[in-house]
Amino acid sequence: MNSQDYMNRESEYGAHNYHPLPVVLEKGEGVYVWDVEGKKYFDFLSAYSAVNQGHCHPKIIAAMTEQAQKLTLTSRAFYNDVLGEFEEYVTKYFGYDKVLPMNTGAEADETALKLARKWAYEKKGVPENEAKIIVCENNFHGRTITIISMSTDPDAYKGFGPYTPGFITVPYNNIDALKKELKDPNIAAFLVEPIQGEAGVYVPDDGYLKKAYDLCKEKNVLFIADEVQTGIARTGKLLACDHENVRPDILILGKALSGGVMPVSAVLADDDIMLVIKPGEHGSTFGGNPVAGKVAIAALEVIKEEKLAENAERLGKIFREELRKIDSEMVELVRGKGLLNAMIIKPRNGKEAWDVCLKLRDNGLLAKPTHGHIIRFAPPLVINEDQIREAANIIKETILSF
Ligand code: IF1
Repeated sequence: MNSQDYMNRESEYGAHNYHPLPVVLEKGEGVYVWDVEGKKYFDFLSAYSAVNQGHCHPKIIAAMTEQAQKLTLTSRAFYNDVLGEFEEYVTKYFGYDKVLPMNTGAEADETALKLARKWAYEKKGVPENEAKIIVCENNFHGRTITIISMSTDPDAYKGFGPYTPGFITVPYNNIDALKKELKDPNIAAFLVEPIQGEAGVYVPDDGYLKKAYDLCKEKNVLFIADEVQTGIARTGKLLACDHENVRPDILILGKALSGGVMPVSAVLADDDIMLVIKPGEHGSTFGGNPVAGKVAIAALEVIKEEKLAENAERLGKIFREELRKIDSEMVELVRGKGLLNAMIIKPRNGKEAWDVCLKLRDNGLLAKPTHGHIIRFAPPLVINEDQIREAANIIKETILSF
């Protein structure tokens, strides 16, 4: 079978809920992936920042395979010897009292929404069923019906109504708009991505997160950071909130929490928030399973042992500097933080971001546009300086070839 055969088979038997770049991958190692024809590529998407530690990191794979031969799943009906170890490790790692383990980012976001609402009723005194949560325009927090009920992107919500009530949207990076909505006494929380990934790596002004956090504290409103994509060293700090020394009341993690080997997500908070959920009020079959626990511990150890946040900070600066040197009117803007970056493409002779990504693929680098004209560049954080310079050169040569 060749690549086309694989693509045809997926089209025949798989839902058409994606439009992937036409490349069929079969092997990943570190910053590289190989397609079924044996061609090698730089992976500059990292599965949307889930593979921060590099593809198939030996330490994470070893943790997974060792536990998988012992005990994979007990459900939470019983205790097991791994969950507590993971809970202690991850709460101390991020500095919170408690963790509620889930699987996907969306489940973690949903968990955070439930915690915020229940906390509002039990601790803030908001009347039952009156809690409201403020979110930002152009947010992305997942694909469930409640989460798309918060979305301002018709592609995410159209045709899936009726929608969950109780959400207010404000423009991102706009303190005045947030301040105005916070006057409402029934606001439970403000849910925000420290950098908006899907919106096109939209980095807010310095100080935005801190000002938003302070306003929330003034009004006894929970500040919830969705660090599913920006967390785990991606932006040059362990958490994107760390750039402003903001400690979210509720922290949402996913993706690279497992190094991309399996779905692991988590919600962290202190006791006064986390303990509003009582036994039997929330859960998940696979949430906190022993394999996930061992994988997450290994994935987080790698981040520290290999100094991946520092690496992302240093190489991100070099990467943006190199991309900004590209002398082409197709390059409208380069923006980002750490190794979460994006290039805004100005269409030229009918060629746009998608065409650039096809050419990048031919030249050995995989990336994908988001919202038509923005190309996100997010390599695994284990990339080294030679590789980042080689990749920047591939991008430069590709752009200049149009
Ligand atoms: C897709 C991008 C989209 C996320 C943030 C929660 C979740 C995500 C900040 C949900 C997931 C993924 C989903 C995937 C593509 C990718 C993505 F932003 F990363 F590019 F879609 F917007 N919070 N983002 O970014 O986590 O349930 O997926 O584990 O749906 O196409 P999940």
